[in-house]
Amino acid sequence: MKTITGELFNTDTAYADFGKKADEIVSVSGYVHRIREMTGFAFIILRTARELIQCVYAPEFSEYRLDEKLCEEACVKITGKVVGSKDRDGNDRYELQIHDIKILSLPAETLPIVINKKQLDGIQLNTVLDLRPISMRNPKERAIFKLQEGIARGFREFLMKNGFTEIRSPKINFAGAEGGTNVFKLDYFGKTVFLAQSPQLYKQALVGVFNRVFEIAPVFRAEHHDTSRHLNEYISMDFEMGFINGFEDIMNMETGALKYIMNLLKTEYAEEVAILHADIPEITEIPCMKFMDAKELIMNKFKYTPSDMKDFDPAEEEMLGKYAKKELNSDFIFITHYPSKKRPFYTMDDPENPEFTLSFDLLFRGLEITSGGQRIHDYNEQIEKMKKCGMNPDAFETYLMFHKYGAPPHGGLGLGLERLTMHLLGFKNVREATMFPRDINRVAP
Ligand code: AMO
Repeated sequence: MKTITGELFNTDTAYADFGKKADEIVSVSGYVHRIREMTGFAFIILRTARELIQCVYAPEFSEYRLDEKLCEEACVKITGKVVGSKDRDGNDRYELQIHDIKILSLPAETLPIVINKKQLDGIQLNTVLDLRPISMRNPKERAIFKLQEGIARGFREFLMKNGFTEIRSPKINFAGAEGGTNVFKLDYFGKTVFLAQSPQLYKQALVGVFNRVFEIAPVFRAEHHDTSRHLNEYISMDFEMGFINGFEDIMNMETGALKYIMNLLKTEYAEEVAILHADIPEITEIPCMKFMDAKELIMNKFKYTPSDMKDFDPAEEEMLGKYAKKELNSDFIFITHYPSKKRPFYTMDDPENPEFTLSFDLLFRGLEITSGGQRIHDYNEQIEKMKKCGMNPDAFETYLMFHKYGAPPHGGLGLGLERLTMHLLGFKNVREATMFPRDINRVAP
């Protein structure tokens, strides 16, 4: 009887191992990224999962006969000899001297855009997004999302090293967690339910189980406006931790996570950092400023008249970003003690001045990437706050079980993965940092 062993799936030799395989015959599969025919020989650039490998074809050492059948985006397995040489800077580089090419599949049509240049030149963002499954094959486009993998991986690794448990909360919910009008309603067998705006209600409940939890998952916001920083579905990197001494513990944990992430990108994603010319910030410490002090700074230093004294508009965030960079030499700044009126029902008010809260946002190069803070843990206090916010506590009975049956002082945050990626890479539009964006005009691909 045939059995399945679950052993090694990939018999290809990784380019990283070419150094150890010089003069040996190896096989590598991938896409034909580019064919450059020269007199008497040709370069075939093979695109593997993360690399471009130069393969040299010459009839005298190949069983395969190069003809017009082999085209760009053909899937092939190339067998050949690893040949070492030096690049212009004297670094070792390797190429494959092609002995044979096995064509695994051929595209049905030629690509509608040129993807085998260093970057997608002169193609509008909308077209790039319309053609995402193939535009992402461009090395620069794909590097964005490999780097994004590194961000989420760094977040996960750091938190797991610090005693956090990974959770998966439901996305079909009985209530919106963040209030406001941007909640998607859904018909659920005749009942109205909501798509999760955040894992807030569940991550708090799970503090009562695991003390420290995190989640990296999609959340949904029915944003009615087409802006460069809002998506209708984005990846929220959340954590929540119990037994805190104050909301500064949350900011400390985030600072640690960001340091870890940036270091991981520099070390294990160096290729993508180079392809993207990513400006990875150095973080030693992150300055903090109270909300009202930030407002004063905006009015006095930048001579700007805010339209809303309870929140910042994008221009104000940019001013704070500039100030942080120029005067405090930091790409990041925490703004703390937001007005109570603008923060959700679960936020703890500052006992010293209940008009403000024990909460914060983190701005990165002038853009809000995180909201967080300390939560209310006392059952009666939470009920009162809900009533003050015009909510019916009865509708939140299951959420309130956590408070009712004992909750520690706790807090947490939500960090927008696409927004962090966007400003790390200096993009003007969050969609550039989103694999398959959902916005008011787009649900495909
Ligand atoms: P908040 O609603 O501020 O807080 O969201 C947290 C972070 O998520 C990102 N974000 C978005 N990214 C893209 N498109 C959007 N429409 C969008 N909306 C928000 C931002 C933002 O800083 N439960 C709280 C977090 C907490 O306190 O734990 C929450 O969701 O980067």
